[in-house]
Amino acid sequence: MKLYDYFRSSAAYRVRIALNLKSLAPEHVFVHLRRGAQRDESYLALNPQGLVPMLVTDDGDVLTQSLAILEWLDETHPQPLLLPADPAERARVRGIALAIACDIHPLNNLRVLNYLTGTLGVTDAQRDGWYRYWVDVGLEALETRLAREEATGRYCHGDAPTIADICLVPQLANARRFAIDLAPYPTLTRIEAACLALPAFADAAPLMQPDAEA
Ligand SMILES: N[C@@H](CCC(=O)N[C@@H](CS)C(=O)NCC(=O)O)C(=O)O
Repeated sequence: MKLYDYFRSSAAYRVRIALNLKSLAPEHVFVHLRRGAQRDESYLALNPQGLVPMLVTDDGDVLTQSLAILEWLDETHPQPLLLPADPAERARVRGIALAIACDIHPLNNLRVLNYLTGTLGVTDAQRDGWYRYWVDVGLEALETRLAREEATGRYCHGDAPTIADICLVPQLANARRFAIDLAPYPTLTRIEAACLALPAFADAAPLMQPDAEA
């Protein structure tokens, strides 16, 4: 397997965590997003979206979209499972993961932030305000539901990590990088700490990657 990866990509970070949890060690191909390598013709030929992560399987299938990759990994390498068996529980876990992956993350993606400053001409301070506003809107709602729902355990759902935690931890790492105050989110940071105590999460962190830069 080959994972097209970039240390700072929170979507790629999700896949790195899942691979570690499943004790899989693919070859890594680093796509330097800051230098625009995701828009090289050779990369676009494989993934016209020009985004990481991308996973090329041993059969040569080209998989894109981190959540699709996570579910493929769960179906092909079920130990340990990252989604519960019960349909209602699966829906809860997917609901938390999608609240992050669909409703928070896209608004703070590199290309969106670059469009704000490069095309719309907003200042860096306005761009950071945009980032903080949308991240806070998303995290507030997650904190509320995770704090009050009985299904929340050591992790987002019960006492084993799921795709919900796999989406949460990279999003909080990203928030820290933008100096978001996480004090209002004690349940989220408690779950983050529990996850980061696991080597699979800690080893997938951006600064632990071979392509990490200051
Ligand atoms: N929904 C996609 C998001 C992928 C994504 O946005 N990747 C970012 C890095 S986190 C990227 O490649 N950005 C390149 C760019 O903005 O030009 C997924 O979950 O895989």
